[in-house]
Amino acid sequence: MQYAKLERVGKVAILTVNRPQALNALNAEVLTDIASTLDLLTRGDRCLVITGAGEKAFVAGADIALMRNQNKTEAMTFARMGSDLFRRIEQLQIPVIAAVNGYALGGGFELALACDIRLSSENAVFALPEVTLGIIPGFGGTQRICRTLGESLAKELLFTGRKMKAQEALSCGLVNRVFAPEALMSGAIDLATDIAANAPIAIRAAKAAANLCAETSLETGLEAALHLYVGCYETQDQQNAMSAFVEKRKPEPFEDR
Ligand code: DAK
Repeated sequence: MQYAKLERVGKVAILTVNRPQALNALNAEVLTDIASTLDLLTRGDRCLVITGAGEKAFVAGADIALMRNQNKTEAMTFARMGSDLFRRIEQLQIPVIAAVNGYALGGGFELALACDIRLSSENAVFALPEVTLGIIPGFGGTQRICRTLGESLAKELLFTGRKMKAQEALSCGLVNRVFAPEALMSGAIDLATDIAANAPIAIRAAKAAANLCAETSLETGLEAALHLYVGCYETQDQQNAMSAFVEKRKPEPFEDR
């Protein structure tokens, strides 16, 4: 795959968007390669980290040179392609951490918003500059940013296209932690490794339950969460871990059973 690569550190998979000469801008080939890379994930991959190649950018947006000449039909095809991919990332059964290593603009910000957790380097810059280009975010970012940041700040970013630096992103809860550039990937891998050590059935249920929070009514979410909770019972991992606690010993490693 030319535009995306997959590496593994233990049970952590790392997907790097790999078009550094264009600051990892997203065109159809890049989106296709990201999708094909997701196809390579296996049951042994317990957490995914997404980052961008090079030192300047996570993803500097959708490819403006490509979009410039699109008609409405082509714009719909491209927007659908990116939207479906980002929805797939959001709905992956394993947690996804965005390690934002520089510019996360337009479609790059939208990609980060489709991830479960965002970490960034000190040089990260977030913006949705689409309105300065005569369009709006096309990959679902208008919906996710309001859910992530609340309507008022989200609308300010959507309407102005202004750039938000890492410290502001930290203070408004867009990112969980900010690292020196050289420490970002090890920080992301450490967090992913901590997550990967937990019971996979419970992690899947926790992600599904947490995602319901943005997607359904409280009543429906509470009911669905009950079933996700019960689904963790009578599993080997639940029984082993609870027995280990009661018997004051370390649990066996979780086996996803
Ligand atoms: N698209 C295409 N090429 C890009 C790019 C982009 N978004 N961003 C950077 N590049 C390319 C540059 O053209 C340059 O290529 P060469 O000239 O070397 O061939 C190379 O990357 C390096 O960039 P710069 O030379 O500009 O580097 P600087 O350090 O000077 O500046 C920058 C970095 C990130 C500030 C600057 O490159 C920049 O402003 N880039 C554009 C950022 C941007 O506006 N991004 C948002 C794009 S809009 C939809 C689907 C999707 C979307 C909307 C609708 N539908 C189909 C409905 C999403 C829209 C967007 O993402």
